Amino acid sequence: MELPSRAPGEILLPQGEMTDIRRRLRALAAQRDVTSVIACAFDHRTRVLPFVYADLRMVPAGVRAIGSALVDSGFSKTRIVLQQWNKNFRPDEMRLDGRIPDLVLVSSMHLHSSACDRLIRAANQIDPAQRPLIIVGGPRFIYEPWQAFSHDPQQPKGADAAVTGEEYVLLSLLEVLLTLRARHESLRSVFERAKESGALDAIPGLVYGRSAQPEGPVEELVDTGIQRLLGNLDELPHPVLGYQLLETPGRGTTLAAQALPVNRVRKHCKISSLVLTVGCKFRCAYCPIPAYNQRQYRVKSGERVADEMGRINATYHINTFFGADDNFFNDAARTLDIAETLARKRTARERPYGNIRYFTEATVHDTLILREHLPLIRRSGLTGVWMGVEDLTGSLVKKGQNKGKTLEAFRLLRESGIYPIPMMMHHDAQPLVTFRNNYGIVNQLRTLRQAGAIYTQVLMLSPAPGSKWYGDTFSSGLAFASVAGRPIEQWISDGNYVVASKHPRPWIKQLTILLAYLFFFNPLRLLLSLFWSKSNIPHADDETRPAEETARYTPWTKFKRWLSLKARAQLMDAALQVVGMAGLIQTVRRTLPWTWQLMRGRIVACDRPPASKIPMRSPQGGPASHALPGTELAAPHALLPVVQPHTCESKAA
Ligand code: B12
Ligand code: SF4
Repeated sequence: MELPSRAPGEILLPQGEMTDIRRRLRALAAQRDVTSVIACAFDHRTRVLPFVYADLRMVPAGVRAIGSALVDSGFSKTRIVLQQWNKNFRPDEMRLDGRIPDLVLVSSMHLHSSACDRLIRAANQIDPAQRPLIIVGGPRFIYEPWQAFSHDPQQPKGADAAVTGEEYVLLSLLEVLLTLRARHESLRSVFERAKESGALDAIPGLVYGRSAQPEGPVEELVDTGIQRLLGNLDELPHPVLGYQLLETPGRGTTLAAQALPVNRVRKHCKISSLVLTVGCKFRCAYCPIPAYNQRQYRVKSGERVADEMGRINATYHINTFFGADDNFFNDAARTLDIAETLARKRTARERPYGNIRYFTEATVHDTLILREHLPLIRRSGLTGVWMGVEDLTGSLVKKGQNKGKTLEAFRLLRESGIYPIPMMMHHDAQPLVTFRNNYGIVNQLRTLRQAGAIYTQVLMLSPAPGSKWYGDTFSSGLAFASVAGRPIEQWISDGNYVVASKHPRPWIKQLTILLAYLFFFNPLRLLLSLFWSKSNIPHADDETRPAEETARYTPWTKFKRWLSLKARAQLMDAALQVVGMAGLIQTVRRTLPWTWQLMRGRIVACDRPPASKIPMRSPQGGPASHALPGTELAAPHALLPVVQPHTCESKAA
C-alpha cells in the first residue's frame, strides 16, 4: 500500500525549475491580486504524551512553507491561521484586506481530520457567488486525498482540490489558474474552467472532483499522478518569510487586521522547525517515508541551513531549531557539510550562531557510522537526537539496531554532548516486564534510562497510511473498525490508543503503555534526577553568548552566569521529568476511558482498508495513483478529452 514512484528519470524536477516558477508567478501576481488564508487543522483532543509542549510551541513547517512560497511568489496578502493558537477560527467569518479571500488552503495530518473537515465545511458555508477556492494538502491528503471530498448527498460540500505533494504542485496550479484567469474572474470560476478543459491534468500531484451538476455531490475523482520532487532543497523559498504571516493567537472566530507582530513571534513559537534533509535509506514496513520520497534523499547545503537559522534568529530571536529530518545521519557526507558549516560559525561564537542549538531524528545504525564526527556535529549545535530504537532486541523491526549497538550509540552521543532520546514501539508480542531477558518494554526503558535517555516516546504499532503494512493491518483483521459500538475515529489513530491488535485482551496493551510511561516519568525519578542527573553531560554548561558580550562581564556577573549554566545542565533532567509527568496526567485522563471501553465493549475488526467511496481514475482513464485496492475505477463515459501535457521545458520556453 505504498505510494508508487514515478518512472526513473521523471522523479525530480529539472534543476532551476522551482526558481523559475517563482519568478514567473511574481510576474503574474503583479497583474492579478490574490488574497489567501492558510489554515492548519489541529484537534486539541490529541494533546497527549510525548509532544505536549512541542505541539503548540512550534509553528508547523508545512503551513509555514506554503506561506513562504506564496509570499515569495508575490502573493503577500496571505495569512496563516494555526488552530493550535486560534481554536475558534471560522473560515466563513474571515476577511482579509477587507474582503473574503480568493483562496483557502487547509493543511492537515490524519489525526486532525475532524478539525480539518469542520474548516472545509465552514468555508463551504460562504455564499457560492463569493466562496473562495478551497485547496487542501499535508500528510492526510498525500496518502488519502479522497478524504477531501464528500460522497454524502446530505453533506455534499468538500474541497475543490487536494494537493498530494509539496510547494511546487501548488505553485504550478496557481500558474495555470492565473494564466487562464479573465479580468475580474474569481479563482474558483477559473479553476472550474481549467479542470473541465483538462488544463490541470498535466500537473502531477493533484486530485480534483467532478460532478454532473454544479454544486452537486462529487461523482468521480481525477488523480493527476505522483508529484515530481524538488531535488535541490536550496531552491525552496526562505522559511523566514512564513513567520510574518501568522495570525495572532486568540479566541476570535475571524482574522485580526494585522498579522502577529515580528517582535511577538518568539513569545508563541519557541522552536523553529526546519527542513534540513528529506528521506531515509531504510525500508521499515510500517513507515511511509521512503515510498513518499520515491527513494530519493534530498538535502539543503550547509550554507543554506546556516543562512536559514541565522536569518530566523536575527529576525525573530528564536535560537532553538528542530530538523524535520527523517534520518539526519542518512548520508555522512551530506550531514558533515551541514555540521561543518554550522560548527565553523558557532566555534567562533559568531553572532547569532554561538547561541543556536538544534534537535533532530536519526537512526542508531547511522550514528555508529558517524562516530568519529560526533564531537564536530555537537559543535555545530546539535543538542539532542530522537532515535527510532523501536525495540532493543530488534525482533519487531530490523534497521541495524540491537541492544549492544544502541547502547554504544547512546554512549558515543552522550560523550560528545548530545542527548539521545529513544522512540519505542510497543506491539502485541511484547510484555510489560520480563525476568530473564530484555524483551519487556519496562526492561528496555530501564536499560535505556541507565544508558542516559532523558525523555522517551512509547507508541503502539498502528496502521500508518502509505506504509507497506497498511493494507494488511486492515485485511488481516488487526485494525479495529469499532469498539463498544464506537467507530475508530482518526484522532485516536496516533499510536497512543490501541486501535489495532490481535491480543486477546487489548486493554492490557493500553495499560502497558501507560505503565511504561509511568515507569519512566514519576516523582521518585524526579527526586533522584536532582542528584544523579542524566542531563549533566559534556558541553551542557558551555557558554554560548557572543565573546564580545562575555568579555564585558564583571567578576560577579561572570559567577552568576557560571552558576546558572551549571544549574541548567544539572536540572534539565528534572525539568523533563516534570514535563513528562504533566503529559502523563493528560495521557491517563484521555486513554484510561479507552482502556475501559477495550475491556468492556465488543471489538469489531476491519476486513478491508478504508478505500475511497468515490470512484477514481487517472486523467487518461486508468487506475488512479493514490487509489487503495477496493476503489472503484471511474466509468469511461466520464472521461475528459486527453490533453497534451505541458512540460517544465515547454513552459520555460
Ligand atoms: C516535525 C514532526 C512532528 C512535530 C510537529 C510539530 C510541529 N508543530 O511542527 C511533532 C514532534 C510534535 C510531531 C508529532 C506527531 N506526529 Co509528526 N512529524 C513530524 C515530521 C518529522 C516533520 C514534519 C514537517 O515539519 N515536515 C516538513 C514540512 C515542510 O512537510 P509537510 O508538513 O509534509 O508539508 C509539505 C507538504 O505536505 C505540503 N503541504 C502541507 N500542508 C499543505 C497544505 C496545502 C493547502 C498544500 C497545497 C500543501 C501542503 O507542502 C509542504 C511543503 O513541502 C513528519 C515526517 C516528515 N518528514 O514530514 C512527521 C509526521 C507529520 N508526524 C506524523 C505523526 C503520525 C505524528 C504523531 C501523531 C505521532 C504521535 N503518535 O505522537 C504526533 C501528532 C501530534 C499532534 N497532536 O499533532 C505523521 C503524520 C501521518 C499522517 N498521515 O497524518 C508524519 C508524516 C510522520 C509519518 N508517519 O510519516 N510530528
Ligand atoms: S528508519 Fe525511520 S524514517 Fe527510515 S524507514 Fe525506518 S521508520 Fe522510516
